[in-house]
Amino acid sequence: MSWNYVLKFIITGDAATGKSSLLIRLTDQRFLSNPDPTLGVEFGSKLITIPEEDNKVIKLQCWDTAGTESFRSITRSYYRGAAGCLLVYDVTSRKSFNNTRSWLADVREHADPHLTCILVGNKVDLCEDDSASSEASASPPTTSKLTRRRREVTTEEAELFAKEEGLLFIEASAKSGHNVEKAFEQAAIEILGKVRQGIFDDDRSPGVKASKPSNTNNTLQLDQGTQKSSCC
Ligand SMILES: Nc1nc2c(ncn2[C@@H]2O[C@H](COP(=O)(O)OP(=O)(O)OP(=O)(O)O)[C@@H](O)[C@H]2O)c(=O)[nH]1
Ligand SMILES: [Mg+2]
Repeated sequence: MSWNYVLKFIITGDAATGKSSLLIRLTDQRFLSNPDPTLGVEFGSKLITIPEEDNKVIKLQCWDTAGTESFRSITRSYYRGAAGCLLVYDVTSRKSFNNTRSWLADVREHADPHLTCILVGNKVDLCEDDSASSEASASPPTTSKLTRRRREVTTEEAELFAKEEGLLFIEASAKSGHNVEKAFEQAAIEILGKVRQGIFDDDRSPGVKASKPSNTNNTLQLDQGTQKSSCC
């Protein structure tokens, strides 16, 4: 299948917040209750179509990084050149939310200054009072009493933090699938806006690549346009 743009993403945040689970949900539509912790980095790729962008097909290339402190220097090296970042915390863990400041500082120090970052509050399925968690859910509508946990970070607080820091914001659940693709989609829409404004381009931004020749009308037109502008 052909694509219009390849966008490089990183997924970062504390250990056990569900970074790998979000990626597995995106790429395989699966959820593992006991995944192995990430050692260093893992990679996943997925094509998504964005209706708000004339149904452009985007190839998401995602580097899922380990949240464990001992891997931090290795994972930082993957930040460079990324166009997008999912900064993940667990809505039932205040500590993981507090630590997003430090992850964000790291991202800002090592990644492209124009990178689009979306703050993702994961595991909303664990909060029984969260109406969003039952929406579009592949899991049973009510969370069992054994697994239910208290929300430690309100939507309003996270929203405010995101606004202050210039981040996009969404709450999601890798378990139910709620808002997982939407998180990547929202970030991709903002990145495409930056491409239009000339903030990201093929030459300067390794995290954004326009399509090469392909067999669809859409991408052929785009390629012809690109060729024309480069030779005239
Ligand atoms: N209930 C619930 N559990 C989740 C969700 N996402 C992840 N988990 C669980 O949280 C635990 C940690 O998930 P991982 O995806 O391995 O977390 P991670 O952020 O990749 O962790 P590191 O690789 O160590 O940095 C696992 O037991 C998952 O099953 C979610 O949306 N809801
Ligand atoms: Mg992981």
